[in-house]
Amino acid sequence: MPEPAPLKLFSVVIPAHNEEESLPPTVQELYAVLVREGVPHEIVVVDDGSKDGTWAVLQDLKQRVPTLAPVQNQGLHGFGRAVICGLTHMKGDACTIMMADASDSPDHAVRYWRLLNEGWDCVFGSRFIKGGEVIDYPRVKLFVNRLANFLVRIGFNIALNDTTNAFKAYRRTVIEGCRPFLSPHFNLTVELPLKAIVRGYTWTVIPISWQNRKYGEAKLKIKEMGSRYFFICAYVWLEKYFSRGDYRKK
Ligand SMILES: Nc1nc2c(ncn2[C@@H]2O[C@H](COP(=O)(O)OP(=O)(O)O)[C@@H](O)[C@H]2O)c(=O)[nH]1
Ligand SMILES: [Mg+2]
Repeated sequence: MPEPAPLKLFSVVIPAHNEEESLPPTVQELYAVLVREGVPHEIVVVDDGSKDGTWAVLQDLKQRVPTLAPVQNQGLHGFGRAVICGLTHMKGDACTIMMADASDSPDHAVRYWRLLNEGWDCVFGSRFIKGGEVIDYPRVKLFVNRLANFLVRIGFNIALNDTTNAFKAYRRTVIEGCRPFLSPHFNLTVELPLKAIVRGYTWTVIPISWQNRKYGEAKLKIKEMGSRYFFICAYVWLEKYFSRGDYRKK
């Protein structure tokens, strides 16, 4: 690859719905690691219609974390809409999407940043390759996860076995090139990487870890989401095989 121009700012986008307990440790640890590693960054936490003290907690955190840029999603709510709101507000030329419940590791975000700077358009993580791990992953969810990722891998003929995890990193050019986004809910987690791959952006994979939340409750409901995941996979699959490359990276 030719030597790429260095990136200027890494936007970490975090959707948050009723996360008053998890946000302070998540944001403070992330900030400490990014500062320690010299990563120029902003932390865009999107409060998506929280009913608890999430917004007040973010205002308070701003005093201690100067790179924190909280926004409120004033429009319709949902995980995907909140992430899209964050991606629209971000100032960076690259971004990563992380969870508010500290399930993703800040050290891996740093590795994403370094690899983007080597010239990759996207950097994906996998919890299911050598060096990756999941801690305290609910069993039924794990089974459904492995099955869904297997089907995606076969259907799209790609060497990625953790498409469904949101924690991935992209150059801004990829985000702009994948619009418009159609997923209002957790299905955005597959729309982003699948579209990026189908549209011809370059990508690489590193092993990552994931741990279950300490506070609050997990909100991904597999039954509700199944048909939405299917919808978005079918849509991107049709684009891959029938759009004659009309939406590919220019
Ligand atoms: N904006 C938004 N974010 C959500 C919603 N539900 C969950 N999240 C966020 O999505 C992330 C992952 O949610 P979580 O409940 O831990 O899901 P799970 O661990 O995958 O079951 C966290 O940052 C949550 O705050 C929602 O309805 N709207
Ligand atoms: Mg979680």
